[in-house]
Amino acid sequence: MNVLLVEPDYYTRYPPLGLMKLATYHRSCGDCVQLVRGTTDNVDFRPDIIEITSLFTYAWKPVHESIDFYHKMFPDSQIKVGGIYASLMPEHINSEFPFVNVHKGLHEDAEKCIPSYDILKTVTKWEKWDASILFTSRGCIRKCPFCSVPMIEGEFRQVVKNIEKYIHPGHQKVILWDNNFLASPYWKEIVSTLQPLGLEIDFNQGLDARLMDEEKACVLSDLKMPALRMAYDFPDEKEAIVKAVETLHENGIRKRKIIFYNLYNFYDDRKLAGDNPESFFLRVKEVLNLGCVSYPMRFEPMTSLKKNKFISPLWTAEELEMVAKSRRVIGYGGVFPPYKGLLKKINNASGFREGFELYPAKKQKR
Ligand code: B12
Ligand code: SF4
Repeated sequence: MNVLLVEPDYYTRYPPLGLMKLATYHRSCGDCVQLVRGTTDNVDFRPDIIEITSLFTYAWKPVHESIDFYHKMFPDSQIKVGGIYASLMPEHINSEFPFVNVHKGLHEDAEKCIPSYDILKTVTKWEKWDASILFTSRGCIRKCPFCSVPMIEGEFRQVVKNIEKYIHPGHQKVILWDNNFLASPYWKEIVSTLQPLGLEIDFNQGLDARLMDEEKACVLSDLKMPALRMAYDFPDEKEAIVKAVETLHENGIRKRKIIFYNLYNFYDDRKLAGDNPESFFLRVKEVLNLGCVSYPMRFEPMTSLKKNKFISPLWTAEELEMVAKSRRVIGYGGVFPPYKGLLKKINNASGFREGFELYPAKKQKR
């Protein structure tokens, strides 16, 4: 069979991992595959199946454009759509395209396949890609109310233990997309495999501060990691956050290297509660005073069809705009580092408004 793999033309910094794994799976069945990005008539064969992936729900339009384009081009081919948006909003696809076969969740046969990096060579955006991406585990032990991982992937489970073969020869960097890497009983085995390779390691989805301890901090400190990300989303996590930072610091990880995602604009409809500007300001202040970097993370609903449209009842559009602007103006690269000037401003402020109001065109002291 001929299988056309389509990555819709949405913004992304990473190549389509799901399609790379599907390519390996199809090849193992004797099928021919080709990867394309967006809509193009540069297709080498008449496909029997067209497999389209999807990412953020708010990036649904390019997915629909791809379905429409390839259906018109190859009306007899079967079309399947999978990935995040397809899993979270299957009816949104089928209401416009009833003929589409929507795949929800993981593809169990493809999941364990080693991604076919070679298929990226035919796509200009990805031809120079040089990092290995993998999920060693799926699902999560937690159920944070703002997160769709438990819904898409379910219970925590290990999918890959022996990771060596998933690291492509020649790649200098390994990106782990595990949702909660430290929850894995194999965390130590995996880190011990990675360490002697000397490659740059990115725990891209952050590490769970509540699971950090002396042994983990010590083992992690041997890795080549330009940054270590964790999350500080709710005030009751404070004790675990402080402890995690101190433990990492005692094991030689610089505090400036630690980045905390700080969720804001979250509102839980079931509990009728959420964060507000003042509670967000306090978390940012605490992170900076710990000597770490704060990365404000605006809450996006699970079925959001337009990015940055949702406004929590506990926030105003103006307050959200203040955060966005201050990230650009008083922050650095979208984050708040613990620079002296910024720390002083935040510590002297009476609250959110004063903390995030903009300086009159003055340079930050670093
Ligand atoms: C990596 C990642 C990121 C990366 C970017 C990813 C990228 N590709 O560009 C970074 C770190 C930048 C990021 C940022 C954000 N992220 Co994010 N991220 C993820 C993560 C971990 C993986 C997403 C991914 O690329 N998957 C690639 C997929 C599709 O491959 P795969 O899963 O291996 O594919 C399998 C199946 O999906 C299926 N499949 C896939 N395609 C197809 C096609 C067919 C035909 C078939 C049959 C099967 C199939 O089979 C594959 C094998 O099993 C998910 C969580 C998760 N565990 O999935 C969150 C997730 C996508 N992120 C999420 C969110 C909310 C965000 C942010 C908006 C957070 C914020 N508030 O700032 C930002 C937005 C950034 C932006 N640019 O706008 C949400 C999305 C919810 C939604 N409504 O869309 C998720 C689901 C996590 C969550 N907490 O709920 N993210
Ligand atoms: S720990 Fe992370 S992946 Fe797990 S439920 Fe919470 S936000 Fe989602």
